[in-house]
Amino acid sequence: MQEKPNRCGFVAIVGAPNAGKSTLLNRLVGTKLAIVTPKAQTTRNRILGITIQDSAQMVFIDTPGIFRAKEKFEKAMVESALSGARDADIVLLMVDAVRGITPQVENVLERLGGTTAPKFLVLNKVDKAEKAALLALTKALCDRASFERVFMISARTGDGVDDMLALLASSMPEGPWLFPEDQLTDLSERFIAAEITRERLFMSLQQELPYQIAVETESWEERRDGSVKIQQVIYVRSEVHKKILIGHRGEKLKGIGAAAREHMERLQGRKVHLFLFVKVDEQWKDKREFYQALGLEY
Ligand SMILES: Nc1nc2c(ncn2[C@@H]2O[C@H](COP(=O)(O)OP(=O)(O)OP(=O)(O)O)[C@@H](O)[C@H]2O)c(=O)[nH]1
Ligand SMILES: [Mg+2]
Repeated sequence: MQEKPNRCGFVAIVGAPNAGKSTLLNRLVGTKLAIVTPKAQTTRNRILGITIQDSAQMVFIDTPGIFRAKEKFEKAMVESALSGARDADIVLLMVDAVRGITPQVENVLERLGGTTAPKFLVLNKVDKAEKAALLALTKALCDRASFERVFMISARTGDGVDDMLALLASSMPEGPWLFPEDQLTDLSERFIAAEITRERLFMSLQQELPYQIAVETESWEERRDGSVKIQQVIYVRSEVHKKILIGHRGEKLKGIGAAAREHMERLQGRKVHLFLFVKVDEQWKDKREFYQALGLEY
């Protein structure tokens, strides 16, 4: 007879922007749920990824980076990360070991001060970090906050991730599994498709522009030949931004659309017809519906 599954818990992945949180989530789940870019503040909401190890079901919550936000929308992003940490059974605090203790990391430690869940320190990017500096970094961080465990990993190469996962599994509270065995996330296909387009936009646009853009999947039509027709709206905040995004003779947007479509086809294993529309909405960052779509507090 099969042993009864008996552990289940929530693990929040928090840290400064760009620490590698989403890269880790994708590796833990074994598929790409969260978008990843070299730019800070890529993730805007909580991304749930579920994985099973031995008798434990672990529900990982990838969160937006914690930083000193000024605008309402960015503040809501940071708040969703902090509340993710508050709701978790274990908090993984991820630090980019190449950058070390930056003012942003200091800020993260300060903001997480009131968290009651046990904290595990995760030094990431050890593939690029100076090995000799890791111990000193660990010590400096442990002087500033109390951590039950320290892991040194590379979310990119997977180095150290299995050991961490095994330990997390044995640290989960006892209890029944909360999700069906084959469920990987609670995200909708529509949302994931919108994020794929946003990832392309983040990669293709410079400076402030990626932060002024939102993507919404407007329609999703399954076709009889097995393909799918997806229409998305890209919201920008000014006509100037719209012009930059569309590019000379529409070339820029066309390139973005082609890359996003290919990515969706790989993910879904079928033909995708992707149609992108650009709308100017100066105020989208102040509109309730954009917060609701991301589960952010308005
Ligand atoms: N060398 C190296 N790069 C990594 C590693 N993990 C992540 N990165 C890179 O770091 C950058 C940021 O990764 P993300 O996973 O988007 O970081 P994040 O913490 O989710 O960032 P935000 O969502 O903006 O808060 C990307 O360019 C990743 O490829 C790692 O282990 N080693
Ligand atoms: Mg992220």
